[in-house]
This record gives sequence, C-alpha cells and structure tokens, in this order.
Amino acid sequence: MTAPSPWWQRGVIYQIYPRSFLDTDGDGIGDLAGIEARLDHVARLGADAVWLSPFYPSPMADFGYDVADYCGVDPIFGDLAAFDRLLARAHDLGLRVLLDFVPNHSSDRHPWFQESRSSRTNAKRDWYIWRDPGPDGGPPNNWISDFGGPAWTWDEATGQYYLHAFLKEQPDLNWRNPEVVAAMMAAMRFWLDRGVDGFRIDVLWHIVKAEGLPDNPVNPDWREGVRDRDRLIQRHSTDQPEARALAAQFRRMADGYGERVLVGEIFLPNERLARWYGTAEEPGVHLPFNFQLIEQPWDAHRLGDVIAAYDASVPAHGWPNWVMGSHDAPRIAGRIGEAQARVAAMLLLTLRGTPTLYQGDEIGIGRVEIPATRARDPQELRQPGIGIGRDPSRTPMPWDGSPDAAFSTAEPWLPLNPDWRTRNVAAQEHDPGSMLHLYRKLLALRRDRPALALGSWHALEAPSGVIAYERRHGDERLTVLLNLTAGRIAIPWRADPILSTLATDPEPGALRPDEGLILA
Ligand code: ISL
Repeated sequence: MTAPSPWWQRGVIYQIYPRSFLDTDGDGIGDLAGIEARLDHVARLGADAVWLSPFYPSPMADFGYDVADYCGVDPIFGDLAAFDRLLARAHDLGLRVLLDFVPNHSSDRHPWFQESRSSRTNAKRDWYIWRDPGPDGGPPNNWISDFGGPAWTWDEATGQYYLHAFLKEQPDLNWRNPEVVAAMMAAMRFWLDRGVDGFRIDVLWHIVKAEGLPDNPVNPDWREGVRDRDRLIQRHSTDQPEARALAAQFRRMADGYGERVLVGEIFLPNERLARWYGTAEEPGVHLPFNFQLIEQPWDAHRLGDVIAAYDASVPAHGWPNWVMGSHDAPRIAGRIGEAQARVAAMLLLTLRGTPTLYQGDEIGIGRVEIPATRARDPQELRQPGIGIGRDPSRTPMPWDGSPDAAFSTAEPWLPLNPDWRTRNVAAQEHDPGSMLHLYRKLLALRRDRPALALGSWHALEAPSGVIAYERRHGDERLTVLLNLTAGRIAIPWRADPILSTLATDPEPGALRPDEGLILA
C-alpha cells in the first residue's frame, strides 16, 4: 500500500493579504482579528490552507516585506496573542496556516542592521553585505535594485556601500555568515514551535550572491519603458547553488516537525526552477512557485505548450503547483475579463499540482484604477506610469454592500474595487451563478475526485482556441475542455458533463463562448 499523499499535494492554498482582508479596529487597515473573524469564508470556499503575507513589526516601506523583528506582530495587525487565536481558529476549521518568511533582507530598522551600520568593527557588520566603492568611486558593481536604481546605498558614517536587491530600506542579509543562518533558522523555529504549518519563502532564489559579486551581464533585449531591473540579467545576484543548499537545510528542519510545507517564491524558467526541488535524497522546498499562468499571454496554443512543458519538467520526487494571482500580479479578471476569468478558475483548479488562489479572485475583482494621489506601492512611486504598480491587486476585500463594504469603519488604506456595491462576498453568496459559487463547486469537485487532486495529466487534441486534457487516477478519467475564445467552437465531446463555467446546460458537440467544461 502506498502512503496517502500529504495535504499540500491534495490541498489548495489561499493567499491572504492582511492589510486588505478585514479591519476590526477602525484604522482602515486589516488586522489579525479580522482574518480570524473571516476564516470561515476561506473554509466555506473549500481551501485547505491560508498563506498570510507578512504581519511582522515593520516600518512598512514595502508593506511588511521589510521586517524589523522576525518573531513579533506589528501593532497595526495585533499581537502574538491575536496570532495564537487566529491559528487556533484556523486549525479548528481544518485550515493550515503558512507564514511569509522574508529571508533575503530585513528592514533597515531591524536592530541587526542598526548594529551592523554602527561601525565597521561591529560584531554584526558582516551580517549584511558591505563593500568599499568600486575603482571609479561609485558602487562596487553594476547591480540594479528590483525596484529600480542602484542596488547599493552609500553609508556616509562608515564609508562603505551596502547591498539591497529591493528598497534601500531593505538591506540584504549575508547568508554566507553562519550566524545569520542560525538566527534566521531560529526565527523559523519560533513559528513552527507555535504550530504554524509552513512558510512561503519570499524571493528565495535571491538569498545568496555569487562569490566576489561580479557585474551582471547587460540584457540586450531591454528597451525604454521596461522596468529598470531588466537592463541586466541577474546571473550573479540570484539562483546560486549555495541558496539551494540552504533550501535543503530549511527542508530538513521543516520535515523534523512532521507534515509542514515550504513554498519558495522563485521566478525562473522550468529547468532552473526544477533544481529547487533538490534531489530525492536531499529535497529542497516542497513547492517552488510556478508563475507561468500569470506570465503567459491568455492564448490556448501557447498555454497548452507551457502546461505540457512544465508538467514534464517536474522531477519524479517533486510535485507541481500553479499560481494565478498574488499581491504582486495584475488581477486575472482585470487582465482577461470576467467571462474568461471563470475559464481560468477551471484551469487553475483542474491542472495537476497544488493551486494557490489569491483573495478577491474568488469574487472576480477586476481592474481597479488607483488615482496617483492614492498610490502607495513603492514600486509604482519609484517608476510611475509604466504599469508595474501593485496597488490595484491589494485593494480591500468587499464583504457586503454596507458602507466601505464592511471592510472597515474608517476610510480604507486603498480604494475599494469600483463595483464593490454589487461585487462583494454577500451579493455573490445569494447568486448561485456567481464566481464565488463557481469557485466553491470547483474546489468541492477537486476534493471529491482523486483524478483532479492527484491524477496524471495528459494533453488531448483540440481545435484552435481550446485547451483540452485528461486527468487520470486509477480507473477514474476526467476530461477538461476550455474555450479561451468568445466564439462557439464545435468539438465532438461525449461523456457526461459534470460542471460548466456557464450557468445553463451544456450544448452537445460544442463549447459555447467562454465555456469551460469538466466531463466524466
Ligand atoms: O513585483 C513583482 C512583479 O510584479 C516581482 O518582481 C517582485 O519583486 C517579486 O515578485 C518579489 O516579490 C516579493 O518580494 C518583494 C516584495 O515587494 C513582494 O511583495 C514580494 O512578494 C520584496 O520583499
């Protein structure tokens, strides 16, 4: 008999952005008590785990991805007791809880960095990456911050530069220093000992830089209007073998706690992504995030190829996963429209691999224009107007049609989706044809059918505009047909339709415009 598959293979992860879930203390910003109060929404949806974006003490230069204390809770969000209540409630509901671990950089307000910058001889100097100026007196190398501009900031007091892959308020930790490794692993243990079920690990492929910090090669494809970061190829600043060795070390620690899961945030092409699974003997993270549904154009032919190539690239000891939205990526319904967002939901929840859903996508929040005066995202503020702002995906959850959509009693920190009076959780609850009900049906089906949760994936021949595949597990066979166009497409399907993305009965021998179908 084979061992039952672990929960994180069968399960579905739901990402919560704490600032924007529910505000219970009237400051316009969500909090841990708000998450606790609304976990039943996630449980009813049918997800298995929540991943919480950072809620640690932070000056919020990058909205919590600048951590000033890895073992605490920012007062904006509550305190450790509020976290413990949230965790207990989640476990009562059968939901696992993953925290966001941010290892590449701390806040410049973290006591470690304060010490490190206090003098060249401080015991924590080497906890961060300090270098003398380059030969021309400028930065030590040509690296560019992911948020634009040089990745080095000059420190007048001690006469050296420090490295930061993101904001200057986010100095990179030096993971080549064993004391840093020990301190950060202790922080992970702090939360594992409290009962968390794993971590989503922020920019994991960034954490170690090539020895000697050589210049990155120039990207010949860069052109004006594209983000500054892409002027260079991040060959020496990311994806180092030493970082994968650290991932394996994290894995050994997590496995020591039983069935925990490590999700690595990694942006790499298939062959390089696959290396983050480690080997069967020495595994790396359980799930190196796969962002291809976010990155690829919404085109059946292209996506069909991408799905097949990714599925084939996952090593036998690994397990695939799919992400369709996040607090960093444009909203799927904004990108492809609501009708296709329903097809996208069916795709995400019928592929082979653990899906990650992003809060608000289950009600189809679409494009939100953020007026320049309300822009908050540092990425937008540093490179305005080129369409890389992340605020539109971070707007508050609209719970019902009452003032401020019952998100808060104060003005929300970001505007709501403009259609919140009709597009909110309560309104969709009452509409059986809503996106919310479609998500629930898809999640329920995935839970009921091992072919969907665990089965193998096989591409089927399909007319242009359609993605077609079969999922197989034991004797169970399910066919998925997805029409990525707004036209009717004849396709000779037989078998029994068990779910359509459209509310009315399927039409034999065809896919209707914007229709996805699951057949048994
Ligand atoms: O934002 C992006 C694409 O829209 C990415 O390039 C992003 O920088 C990358 O996803 C890394 O994101 C993570 O680390 C950042 C933080 O700002 C993001 O919110 C986080 O998800 C730095 O900690």
